Amino acid sequence: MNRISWNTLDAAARTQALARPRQSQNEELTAAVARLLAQVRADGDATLRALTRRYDGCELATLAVSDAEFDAAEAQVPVDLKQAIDEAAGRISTFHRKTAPQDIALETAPGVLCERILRPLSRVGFYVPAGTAPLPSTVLMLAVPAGIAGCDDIILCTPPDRDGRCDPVVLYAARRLGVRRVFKLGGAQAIAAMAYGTESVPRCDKLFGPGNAWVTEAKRQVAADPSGVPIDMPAGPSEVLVIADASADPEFVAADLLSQAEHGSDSQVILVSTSERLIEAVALAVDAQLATLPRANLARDALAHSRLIQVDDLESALQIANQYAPEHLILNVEDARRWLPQVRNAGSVFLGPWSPEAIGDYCSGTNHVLPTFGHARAWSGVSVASFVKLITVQELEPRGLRHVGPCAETLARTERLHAHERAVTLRLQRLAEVAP
Ligand code: HSO
Ligand code: ZN
Repeated sequence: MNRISWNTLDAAARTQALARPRQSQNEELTAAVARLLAQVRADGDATLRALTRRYDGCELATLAVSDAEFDAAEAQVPVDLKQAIDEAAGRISTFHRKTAPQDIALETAPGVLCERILRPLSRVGFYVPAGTAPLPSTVLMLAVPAGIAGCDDIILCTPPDRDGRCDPVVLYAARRLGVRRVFKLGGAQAIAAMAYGTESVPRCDKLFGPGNAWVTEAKRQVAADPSGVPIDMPAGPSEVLVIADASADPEFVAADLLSQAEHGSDSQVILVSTSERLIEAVALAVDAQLATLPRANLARDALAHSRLIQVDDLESALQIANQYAPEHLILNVEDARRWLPQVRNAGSVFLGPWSPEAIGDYCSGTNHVLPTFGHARAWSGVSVASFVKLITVQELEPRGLRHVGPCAETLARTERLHAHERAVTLRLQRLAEVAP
């Protein structure tokens, strides 16, 4: 890991120190994904089958997972894992219910009723990766808030293995949470299918979920296409920034850094600390723990571009965090809550020594689909709000129109929008005739 002493850097070097590795604007990938999207739009299922043959190495009779396959998956999942899924779903549900946006109605003037009503998205599409690390927890993080929002039409795509089977835990979690339409599709073709629709896969109104470079690029392209569909948020590699002081246990800090690093070789891992001794101890602990990880190679690649930054005080550490805008921010410092008011940009915050990111990833109740790549400056993680439209309503009584009409007339005259003015004036005149 690269050691940096913040004090010695000038402004340019500081910006450089917090720069994320450029997401290679790989023109080949962009073009290949564009071709693939066009192919799926033109030839639907036939293209999906051909691409699945090529990329997943299996021949599919039907793209949809059958009831018998759901049953077989369920039989394979051990009881303790089923219980853990239920337990996690329970807390995720509690938190997401409580934080869901609500219908609101209020009078802004006597006789002027304004409302906000919620309507669920009609059909949503989820992508759940498989490959080296299938993520059944992502099924929970998407299906629970969607269910609370009232989305009852959910499509889920997840890649099949060479035998044409999907990860059994992903299938179990999906059906447990009411997702019955699962398709054996991976990569950019899954995104194409859900964005444009094919004979088997229905077109969705919004797409959610993490994925590899192909999936991310496909989501970007369908979101940019006027006839495509919106997506949950722009994506980049997963990341954590840990702020730790001398009170932190280096073993804990190392484990937190590694739990992000093991996600993939492009993961971002940053430690900012006021204590040189802690930084040294963490570096040693990372090496020791790394040796025992099954995914050590991925983690080692991630650590190669990660940073250990020494600062003079915690104020500077928080400034760095706000500038970097991490997906996950861990404050492993004494009296961590004291620093929360200074947090401006972060996807999710973990306060104190007993709050590892891994708990938020699985089962504290918060969502783990969070803005990466600095998007935490303007975006938020997935929540019930991601699955609803907020529709506003207004209803005026005659006394309400009398009250607020003149305000609109004045503004309409200023904008020289005479039809606007007339729409109000006509009614005020009518009211004056009825009840002068
Ligand atoms: N840390 C990941 C989420 C995850 N971790 C899923 C384990 N499983 C991105 O926020
Ligand atoms: Zn994780």
